[in-house]
This record gives sequence, C-alpha cells and structure tokens, in this order.
Amino acid sequence: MSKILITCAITGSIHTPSMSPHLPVTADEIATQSIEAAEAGAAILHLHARDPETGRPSASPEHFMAFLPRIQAATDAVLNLSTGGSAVMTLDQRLAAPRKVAPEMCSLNMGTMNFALYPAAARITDWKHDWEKPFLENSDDLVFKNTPRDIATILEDLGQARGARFEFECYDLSHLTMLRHFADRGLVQPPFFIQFVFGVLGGMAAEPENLTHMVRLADKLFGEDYMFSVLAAGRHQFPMATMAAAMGGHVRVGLEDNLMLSKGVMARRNAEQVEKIRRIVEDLGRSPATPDDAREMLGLKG
Ligand code: KMH
Ligand code: ZN
Repeated sequence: MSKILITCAITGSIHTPSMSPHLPVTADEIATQSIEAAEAGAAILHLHARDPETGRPSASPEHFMAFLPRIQAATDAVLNLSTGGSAVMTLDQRLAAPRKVAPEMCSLNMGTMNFALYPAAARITDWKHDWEKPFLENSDDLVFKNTPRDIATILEDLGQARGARFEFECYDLSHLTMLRHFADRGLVQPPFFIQFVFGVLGGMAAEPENLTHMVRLADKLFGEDYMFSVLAAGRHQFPMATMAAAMGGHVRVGLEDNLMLSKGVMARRNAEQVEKIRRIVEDLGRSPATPDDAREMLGLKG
C-alpha cells in the first residue's frame, strides 16, 4: 500500500474556547501546535485563523500572517488553507487570505448544506466569551453556501490562477458527482485528493456502510485518478480514520474535528492526536508520508 497522508486540522471554526482550554486561538498557540503536529508526523496542516482576543473564527489575512511564516520557518509541512472559513462568512471573506498567500493547497467544500453546531452549544454551561452561544445556536438555521458558481470561483482563482491543489471536502454522495462535473468541465485535473467528511449535522453520518459506499462510488467515478482521506467529527474520529487506514485510504485528525484524545480525555495538543493515529496506522503496517512524499503524491507546486 502507498504511504499514508496524515493531515492535522489545527483549530477550524466549529469549536469555541469554552469547549476546551486547549483549542489554539492565538498566533502563538496555532504556530506552536502546528509545528508540534508536523514533528509528530502530520505531512499536511489544514489551517484556519482566529481572532486572538476572543477566539472567534477569523478570515483576516493579518491573523493568518501572524502564524503562517512561523510555521513555514520551522517545518516543511504542506500548508493547506481553508476556503470554507466559517459558514457565517461571505465567499470573498473566506478567500481573502488564500488569494493573498497563494498556498500550495486549499480545502474546497463540494456542496451547499446545513452545518448545525447547536448540539455542541447544549453541552456548555460556562461561557468564556459573549459571541459563542449565539454563534453556536444560530448555526441551527445556517446554510453553508458552496454553490457550483462558488466552487468554480475557487477553482479558477486559487487553482488555475495561483496553482493551488485541493482537499475536496465531500460530506455526501452528491459531492462526488459535483467533483466529477468539474473534472469533466476541465477545471480540475487528477489526481484528486478527496476528504470524506462524516458526522457533521447536515452531512452523512459516521457509519462504516457510508464509507464503503463512498469508496465504491468514487471508484466508479474516478477510477485510479483519486485517493481518499477520512475525517469524522467528535468521537467518530479515530474509529473512522482507522477504518480508512485499513482500507488503504488516508487520514485527518486535529482539534478542528474532535477535542478529545479518547473517551473522557481531552487532547491537550493537536500533536497528541497525530501521535495516536500514527501509532494506529503503523500498527496496521502503513508508513506515514513525509511532506515531500505528499507533494509528489498530490502533484503540488511545492
Ligand atoms: N470543518 C470540517 C468539517 C473547510 O475548512 O473548508 C470541514 C472543513 C471545511 O475543514
Ligand atoms: Zn477546515
């Protein structure tokens, strides 16, 4: 089997500071946890920014630039910038930093969907910041907008014009069809790196049958031209990633997707989750890819 790509998603835009004291939000915390995750074996770092004062998800290029050069100076990990940002942001806001930075890799969400965070809000009693409760509760009525025109804009602006390649975030079967559509239009070339996303309220559930069916359909649509990775939200993170690794796929971990290390134990650093999945995949006989392996496997500009 080919080497396994371990992606670590450092902070995201779903979890909030009241959910975990270990969620990195300042530039210092994001840079330090990213560097540690790379040292632990993550070839790819998936990055969002936060307002350092409040921990609120941010799309500001200034907030990104406060940590990106530090990570670049300390590691050769592939930096993958989010184009999803947060569902409350406009597309132009989401693309401000990737347009400026022209990274070798970006995420690309392959369809419009619900993205409800309300269940997470229900568990919290002690709020650190005023913005968190309404942010989480309002997500109950939020549409994460990724229309075909939005997707085309991202492919043209970041892919064709700036040379980025993509982590195609597919939360459902229909998102594979959407990717096939853009491949047929010639806006994106293989190999396709497809991230199957499980356990978001609005996307497919974290069920083994869903993973096997996604692989079956992707085989049919893309043949040899794709590789898949798996991320699953919350407690499903390690079981689904382990299943992906056993099937020859790739894995994503990180505090963006899950704040815990195991049942009842919070992850204190992103690197702890990377170390854990690394142990699991090595026990399964897989070897983690280095950042240069990742560049070659994914056809990145470097
Ligand atoms: N938060 C994940 C479920 C993005 O940044 O573009 C999906 C994600 C979206 O990573
Ligand atoms: Zn993300």
